[in-house]
Amino acid sequence: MHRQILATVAVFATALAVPLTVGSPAQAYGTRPASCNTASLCFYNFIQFRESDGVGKVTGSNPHLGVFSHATCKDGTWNNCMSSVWNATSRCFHLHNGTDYTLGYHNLAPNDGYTDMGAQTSLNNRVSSVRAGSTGNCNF
Ligand SMILES: [Ca+2]
Repeated sequence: MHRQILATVAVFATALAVPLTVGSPAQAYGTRPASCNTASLCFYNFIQFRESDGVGKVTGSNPHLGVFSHATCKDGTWNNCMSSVWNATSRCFHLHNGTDYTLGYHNLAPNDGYTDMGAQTSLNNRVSSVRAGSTGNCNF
């Protein structure tokens, strides 16, 4: 009888552990690249924080990445061109498919990144706007 109670307690403890796992921080991809040494959201036109003709950087929200020219991107701007990204700020960013913070988005917490947006998100070469929260909390 005593053994049976212990077994029941063990199962209950395992069940409790599941929500804690779900609530833990998202897996971080990569580490801060040397090219992102300021408090910016840094984005790259290739995976693994590689770029041609420069790193894209913003420090806050931007409703249309198309305002930033980038010659080697498909349409000559950062619109729909991001393939990897690092967040060196203290605020969470929402990376949106649409301009003006529309359509779907992925969260990107402070000190985290996506090294390969095609493998890790649905937004490779699709991010058109970025919205910063007021803190590192991504619920906004
Ligand atoms: Ca887009």
